[in-house]
Amino acid sequence: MLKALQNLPILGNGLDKLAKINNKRVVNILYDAFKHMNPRDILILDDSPKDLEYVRQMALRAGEETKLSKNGHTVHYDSYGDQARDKKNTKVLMKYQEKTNGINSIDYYKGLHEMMDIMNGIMKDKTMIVSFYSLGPENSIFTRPALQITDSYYVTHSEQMLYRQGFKEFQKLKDPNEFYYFWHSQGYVDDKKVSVNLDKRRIYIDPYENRVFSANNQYAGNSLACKKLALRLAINEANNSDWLTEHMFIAGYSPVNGKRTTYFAGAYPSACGKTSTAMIPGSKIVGDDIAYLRINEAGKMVGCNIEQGVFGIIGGVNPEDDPEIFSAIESERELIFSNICYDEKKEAFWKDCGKENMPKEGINHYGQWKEGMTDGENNKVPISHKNSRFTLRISDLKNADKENLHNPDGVVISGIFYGGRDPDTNYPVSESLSWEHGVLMGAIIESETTFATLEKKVSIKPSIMAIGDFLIVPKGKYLQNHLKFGKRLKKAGNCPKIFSTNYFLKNEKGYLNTKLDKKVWVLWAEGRVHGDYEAIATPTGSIPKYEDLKTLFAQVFDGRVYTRKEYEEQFSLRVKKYLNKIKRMRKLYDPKIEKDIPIELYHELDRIEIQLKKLQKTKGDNISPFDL
Ligand code: OXD
Ligand code: MN
Repeated sequence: MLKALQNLPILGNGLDKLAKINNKRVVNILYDAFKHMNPRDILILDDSPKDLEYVRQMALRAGEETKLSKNGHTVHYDSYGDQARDKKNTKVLMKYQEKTNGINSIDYYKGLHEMMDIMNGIMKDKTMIVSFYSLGPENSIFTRPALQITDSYYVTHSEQMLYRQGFKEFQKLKDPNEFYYFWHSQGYVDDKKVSVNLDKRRIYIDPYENRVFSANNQYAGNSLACKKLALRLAINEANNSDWLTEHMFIAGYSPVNGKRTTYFAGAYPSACGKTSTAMIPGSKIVGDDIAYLRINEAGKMVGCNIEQGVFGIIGGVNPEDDPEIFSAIESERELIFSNICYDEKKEAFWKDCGKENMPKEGINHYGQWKEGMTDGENNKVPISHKNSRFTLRISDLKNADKENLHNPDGVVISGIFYGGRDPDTNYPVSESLSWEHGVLMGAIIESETTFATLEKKVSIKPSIMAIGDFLIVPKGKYLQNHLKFGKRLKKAGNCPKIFSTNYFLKNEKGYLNTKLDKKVWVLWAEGRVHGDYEAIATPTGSIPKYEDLKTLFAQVFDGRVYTRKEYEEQFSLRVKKYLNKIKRMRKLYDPKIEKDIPIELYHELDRIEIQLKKLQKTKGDNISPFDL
């Protein structure tokens, strides 16, 4: 079986490790990768502590990470033009008859040729690092095994923290051909150890072979295939089957002084409050980014986090706004910062970190940094990149749900949140009137663009179920799958409730809510799952009653007074704005362009529009919740 590899420069006892896996497809993939990318040698890693430690040390030795003052803390820098996801150059290799509106694709063979050209010899003089992961807990129906090939120790180190080790999983694959695999190379790096050939940065996804090629990049959203690249493959798989792959956190919430825990999954576009919703004080966090959802034998929706770590945005993390994350980041543990600033004492700083001793100079995502300096395009260089991040293990968080983190059965999910960054239309929280309406709530998320992608201008964009950036199946197919899933849950009598949230409503003075208010919305939804609160039904969803929120605000924030005025401004039905949103959504889901959108969703749009117009005639463009 290993014959093809016997004469290759495999380091140490790598061949023995591969013998334990005994998988022909793995052997063929490694052989091809070696022949094509031409590395100096090959490092095969298993799940042993020794191998994990070796990678940590090599990331430092190779200069891809630098040690900071706190034990276990390191910092990694991506190239100045490679500090967010590259949407433009991330493409799906598609056979021509399947080209689909809205999916950034390239002809299968043209793309493959381009990629193979770019990756030809790309690992010259480097080590090809091979590691194995399990996306999802071991021995679970959720699990997808993944094989990563890369020449970056930072990528390997990050994946070792963010994903469950999968060497053992590979030893017992039921179907030896069933796994994802990834080729990644950072390409040529300069003396700062950052990728240089950004013009040749490409990320091509091949759903036919369940593989991804990624070259000339280091930013984790482009390079760590187990994250957003495997997400795309899993979306494709789920949508050709009967489960869901979602850009969702999973967390459990308990009422103030209550004992029960109710699990929710939530989809928010990047940098729109997903991690902080998962981690509101008192929550039990299972995952903050990617969930697989299935229906179990009891007919209940169950979800698992396919990751075991957090790659979170660090800007604005401070003791007041994100106490749980801040305390984890500030204590000694294995942790990788990216694109933050450090001073001469090797202390880490980032925008709005709440520290008093903010430096005026240091090393940051630009290189040597001084306050007030500008980059080559005359943009002021802030202390840290807007998309600077931290990587840590969920088990290191005080509020990790230790019991369920690796539960092979997942957790039963009773509610779903959909949220976006919407300055002027949607309520802070509302409950869908049905599963179909809930699916529509997700399908019509619109959000101001943020900094997790390389786009420069801020604009409001649709972000279907916050997964639009990653969808590699047609929207219609994806939405049909959600409806089918809901039908099965309804039939079993276990349909979770769906809620829409919006933390970003503004008036001319600024945001209408503080960052911490989301805890009240979440606890209201938690109570609704158990029938604790009544709600006011409106065409766009059911909203909380003032008295319930007043009580919740007082309970959650030690007697904070929530005024009728605040409630009225936040929960007014913005009829005109919503009607405009419907117009935009009709364009987005124009049946001439988008085929196979489920008719249930058009029916929901029609219903909302008719009901809103009727209300508009008698009550005007903006209706107080006290008049609903
Ligand atoms: C992420 C993203 O990094 O969605 O999670 O961009
Ligand atoms: Mn994400």
